[in-house]
Amino acid sequence: MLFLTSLVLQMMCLIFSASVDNRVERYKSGAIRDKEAALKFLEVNDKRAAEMANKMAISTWKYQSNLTEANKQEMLEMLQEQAQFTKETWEKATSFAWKDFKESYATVYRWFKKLAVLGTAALSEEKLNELNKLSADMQDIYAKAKVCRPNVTDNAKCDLAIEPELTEMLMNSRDYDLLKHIWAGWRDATGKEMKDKFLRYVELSNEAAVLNGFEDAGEMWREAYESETFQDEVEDLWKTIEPFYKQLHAYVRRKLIRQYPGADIKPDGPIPAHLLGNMWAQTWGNIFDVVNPYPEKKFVDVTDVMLEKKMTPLDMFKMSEDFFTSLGLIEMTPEFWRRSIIEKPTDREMVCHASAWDFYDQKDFRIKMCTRVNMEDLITIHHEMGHIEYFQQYAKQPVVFRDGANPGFHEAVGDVLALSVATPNHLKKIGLLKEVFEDHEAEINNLLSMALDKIAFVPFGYLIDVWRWKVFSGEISEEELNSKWWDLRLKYQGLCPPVRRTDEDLDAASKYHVAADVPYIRYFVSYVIQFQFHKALCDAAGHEGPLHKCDIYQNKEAGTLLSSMLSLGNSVHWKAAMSVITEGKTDKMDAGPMLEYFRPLMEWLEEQNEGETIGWTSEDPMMCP
Ligand code: KAF
Ligand code: ZN
Repeated sequence: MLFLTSLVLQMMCLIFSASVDNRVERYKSGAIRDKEAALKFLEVNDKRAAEMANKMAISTWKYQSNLTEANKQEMLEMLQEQAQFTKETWEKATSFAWKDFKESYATVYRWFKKLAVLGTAALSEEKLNELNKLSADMQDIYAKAKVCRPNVTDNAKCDLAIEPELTEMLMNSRDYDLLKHIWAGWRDATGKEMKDKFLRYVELSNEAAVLNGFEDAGEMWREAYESETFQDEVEDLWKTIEPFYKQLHAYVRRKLIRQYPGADIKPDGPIPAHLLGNMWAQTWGNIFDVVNPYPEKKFVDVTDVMLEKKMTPLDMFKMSEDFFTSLGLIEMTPEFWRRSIIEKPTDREMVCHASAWDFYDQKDFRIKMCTRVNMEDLITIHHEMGHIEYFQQYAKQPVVFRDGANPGFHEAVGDVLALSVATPNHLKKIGLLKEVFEDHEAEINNLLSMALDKIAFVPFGYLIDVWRWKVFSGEISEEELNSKWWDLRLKYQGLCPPVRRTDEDLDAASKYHVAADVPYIRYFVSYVIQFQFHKALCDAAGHEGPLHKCDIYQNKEAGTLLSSMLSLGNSVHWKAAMSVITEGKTDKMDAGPMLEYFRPLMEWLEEQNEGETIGWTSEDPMMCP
């Protein structure tokens, strides 16, 4: 019986390993027994890992889509079980002389290397549970936070949630004081409430990192980029984009001074953080009406057309799927359509922040999102569906490689497609834009609208983890968490808070990813490389003319190239994946294509800003001058 089982396993192993790495096949027929044992271990373990990941995703989904104590408890127990599995795997994996495979069997070596990392499972059971509970509690505070309507004494009027109410008010209101009220209210209800938990979370995360041989948790996070020089690389990228950001900042500041004449915004100072159409001032596209250079070239807001057409969230998801399949990519599964949650439930509390889920069984993939019918959410749907497409493309890889080439790659997929979707010609094609103007003024309008989202985001995408890395390393002390946060908000984004901040506040944790323990530099990386990917796919599609006019819709060559990179998952270093999509032209992150895309706008901004102060100064980062 034992013999039979082992024979079956060996046969399965043979079939499996052939699909994983052809080179493995060669040594499997050789005589070295422990290599065979190693492969058998990987194969058997992979099945168990998929089952474990499936159970984990099911219980996390159950909790996040219905935030009850019972569901939280169930998830915490599953997290313990998962840690147990990670430890068992680690013990078995490290009993092999796996480092011997480095030269001869690169994929097997990489596979073992990933199994030989304990992560937070290195903590004692008690401490791990404490850390998991802290993370869940912080996320809970964020997801359930409510802000009162202005001038109310009645608690029943304290019902404004981040999605949809506060997001929509930030987007649409131009009332300085109302915006200030909800801006401060959100920070009181979130960051301030979780300060103690956050401090302990930092301590425990660092403890886990040290047990894994890292200096601190920041270093452990950066490991995902497999580069000794990662921090220098991102700093260099920022330096390349910074001059452009400063031009945009100066132009927007001038328009805001005109929009809010009573607010005393300084022409050489920072911009008040609550006026940019977004709770964190991370993207500014929602105030396009305030900064519109050529209003007569009526940049028709597609949101109006979407509402006119009475589009539903489901219509928006189908529209996004159509773009993926038009490239020859994989469609969403029946399970996806059956199990995704695409509208905010009214009968329970849920984590509304959009997310995409892999259930590790080849068919169950889901999105959870509180969709509103507008252009911004149409773009977010493409972003989330990009994650699902990646899941499907690498679904045949072993579990350890079912991940992005690096986290920035995962974030970039949907955004790349959305760059095509947002071109006026494409919007016209799909009936969301009534007419397309072809002159220079219309081009500037369109590019500015894109820059308000893409360029404005860059310093924000950078500074969140610059702050967390310093917090984890201890360079920022407990007493100065918030003052250092505002130093960075001033330095990189040129923003100031409209209400006095203190070190009792913890404004960084008013952002979902800080509360939910999600690293953020991935989005900075994504914003840079998505333009590299866009350029590469446009080249493959034979696009001629400026990069910002390229639409890869229905182009199978572009789809094939994208798929060839996505299907690798994390089985190779991201540099190899970068080489695949750029067809050997580069294996580095490069801000060049992003700047190329926006070049006509950069020239225009420089003209517009003549005589203007570029940059900003402020004496007191904790309060607007
Ligand atoms: C992106 C695009 C436009 C604007 C802004 C951004 C940055 C960022 C933000 O601040 O809104 N975007 C998101 O957070 C989108 C959500 C997500 O797709 O990136 C989501 C975040 C998340 C949620 C829960 C747990 C972990 C991460 N990421 C995923 O669902 C995800 C990412 C990688 C693999 C699998 C799923
Ligand atoms: Zn994402």
